[in-house]
Amino acid sequence: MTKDEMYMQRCIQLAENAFGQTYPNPMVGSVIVYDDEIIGEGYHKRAGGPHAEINAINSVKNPELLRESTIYVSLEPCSHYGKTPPCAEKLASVGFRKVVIGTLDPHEKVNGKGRKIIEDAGIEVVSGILGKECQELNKRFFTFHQKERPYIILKWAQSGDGFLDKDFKATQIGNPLTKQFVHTLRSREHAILVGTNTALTDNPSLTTREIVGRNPIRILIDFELKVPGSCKIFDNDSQTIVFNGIKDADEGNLRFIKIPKDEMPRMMLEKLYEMQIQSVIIEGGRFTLQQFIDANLWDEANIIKNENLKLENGTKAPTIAAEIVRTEILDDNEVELYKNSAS
Ligand code: AOF
Ligand code: ZN
Repeated sequence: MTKDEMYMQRCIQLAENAFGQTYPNPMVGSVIVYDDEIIGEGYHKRAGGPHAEINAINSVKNPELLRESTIYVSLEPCSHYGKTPPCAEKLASVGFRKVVIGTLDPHEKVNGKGRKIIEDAGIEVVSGILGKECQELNKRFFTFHQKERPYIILKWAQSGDGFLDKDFKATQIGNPLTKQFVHTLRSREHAILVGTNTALTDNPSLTTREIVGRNPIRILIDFELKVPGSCKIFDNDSQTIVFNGIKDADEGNLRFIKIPKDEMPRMMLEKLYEMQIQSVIIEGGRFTLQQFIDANLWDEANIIKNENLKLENGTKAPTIAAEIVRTEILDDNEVELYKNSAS
């Protein structure tokens, strides 16, 4: 690892302190280095609050050193007036010796303009240091702005012989480690989605009750409005959106949005984009998961497998064409993580 990469790694680590707190903004971290020593650090804590670079600048005890320092920031300094003034102008006026950027900001108002402001002020700018890692840090924010849809995560559990079914869920997700894992996955995403059959047969509450964490917005696809109001998904504990073929209605925590069935899933994703939903985890069932796989509209898949469990019949689990990037062992279950580089 080079020194630049090492300081950028620290920026990423700082940024992650605010996981889940910055929406709709990205997580950003910044460090200021003078003579090979970190003299200031900061990160973006919440939308509306100061950006990472400003917090880093304000943390420096001796501001006279700034002109001779290098500032590292995991995302390109902004060039626009949002809730706060542009960081790129601030960096230019301080007059750093050098600015090191992790990755450009995909936000249409920034995207290279921040870097240009700093370069035009005669300051050396280096960008793309740990660029991939900096994008991964904000994968939801990047996908949302670049693809104009939420980041899509698929999740399902399957037996050793490749079946998905109700019995399997009852036996498998019963493993406490897997249950916690699933709730952690849910708490990290903005929304969670299931189809009609899953809502009817499993009656899930789709909350994160096993861990301390935020409940995602619940999304149900139910074209004929078959799922009764007595189901847990309608318990009013968190917000629920029902995509359906019958009505548009706004009932406080419950919203119905009518879309044509043959426009799925594309039009639903357009609506989620309009609603500024940056990520969604899709938890089944087979038909719903397959719809997103067939349309190549997914970014990662978490597949929980139990090799010892054989079901011999039931619903065949979906298959995806992608490489495993990570395997995690959770007692008798294995979680395989896949990433879709071709979406
Ligand atoms: C930075 N540093 O720490 C962050 C940035 O409404 P505002 O003023 O907070 O601006 C939000 C936008 O600024 C956000 O969409 C993203 O493009 C950028 N976020 N930029 O220079 C930061 N959080
Ligand atoms: Zn900024």
